[in-house]
Amino acid sequence: MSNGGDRLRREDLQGTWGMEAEELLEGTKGKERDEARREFGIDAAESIRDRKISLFARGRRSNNGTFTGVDFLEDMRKLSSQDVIVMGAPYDGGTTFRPGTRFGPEAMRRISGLTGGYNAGMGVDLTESLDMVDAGNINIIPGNLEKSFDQIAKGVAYAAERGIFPVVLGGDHSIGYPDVRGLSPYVDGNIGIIHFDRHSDLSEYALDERMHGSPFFHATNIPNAPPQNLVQIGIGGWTSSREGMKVARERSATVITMDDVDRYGVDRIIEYALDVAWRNAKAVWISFDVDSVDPAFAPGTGTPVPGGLQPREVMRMIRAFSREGLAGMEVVEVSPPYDSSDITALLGVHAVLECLGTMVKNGQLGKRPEIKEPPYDLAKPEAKRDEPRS
Ligand SMILES: [Mn+2]
Repeated sequence: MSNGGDRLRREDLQGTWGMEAEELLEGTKGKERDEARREFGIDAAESIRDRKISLFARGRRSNNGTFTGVDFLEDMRKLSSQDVIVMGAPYDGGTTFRPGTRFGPEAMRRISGLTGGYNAGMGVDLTESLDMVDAGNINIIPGNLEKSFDQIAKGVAYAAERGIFPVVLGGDHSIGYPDVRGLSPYVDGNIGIIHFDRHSDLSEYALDERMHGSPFFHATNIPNAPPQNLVQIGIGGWTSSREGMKVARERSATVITMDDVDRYGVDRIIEYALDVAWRNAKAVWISFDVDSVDPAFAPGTGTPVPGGLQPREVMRMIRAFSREGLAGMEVVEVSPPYDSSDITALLGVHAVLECLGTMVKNGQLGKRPEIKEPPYDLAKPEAKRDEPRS
């Protein structure tokens, strides 16, 4: 545990631990991938000294179009032993006002080329630790919510049935319902839902249909996804739904407003949310609506609300929730037409990577070498209450 008050020592730094951890990470898979890409991309021009560079760009940063440049799973029948499957659900027919989230998966995949699999602070290399594939997009049916829901639910079920961690890139928040529906038959017990949002999304209908303000009304009608295990973080502001608050009250859901986060602090909120989501539950699903984050950081979304979470707060919460293990995750409401410099799409990508990296780090997913404990871990709620180092 790092020393909160006294003079810092080099060994108190996460950076020092990260340097040591890096040496223990494997490099085999990354090398294999580089070699395959060099082979397919053929030899570079003679003047190029680094012979690892191929002539034609392959893989990451080459516009191969997949999430972080992982392999595209051409044949879906070959989904069997992978750790993670990324799938797009480009549906925005559930949007009641400003659309555009149908381009969310594409935008997140494109900007994900900026990122690598390695995180210095986390001491994780996803390239080495995770067998992750990108399934491309689920075919949604424009103009038909219910058929699109059936497609999305079947896609998530296909992954869950095989025990593969699904990451669903939305799409508007209406997909939250079919995502949980697809997962539910494969969880032997109750599912808790941790829902980041400025909006409560608990109305039965909006404009007579199950739109993007309705997913958790319907999800919590699923027998093993009870509303008592639904915890909503970031609710409030001037697009609030009276209907949603009424449903939350009637069903005993948990509503954590932005002011609650301000008042009680991220660490206590983490502890409380975990307690609610996991109470008599066997699995937890994270639904990350990018509009939970302040529009200063996440402008690319249909229904922004000033005064939201900061990215660092969200990342710390996602890490803390992922430490305990998750059944899957969705990122919704990234609307590229309203985005600026791809920052909202990039935030969505990072939310996924924080989740996957933490699960790897804590042995919930994939494989990683044994590495000594870091000097502190902010994903542990107690981390900020530092005891002097012994
Ligand atoms: Mn929202």
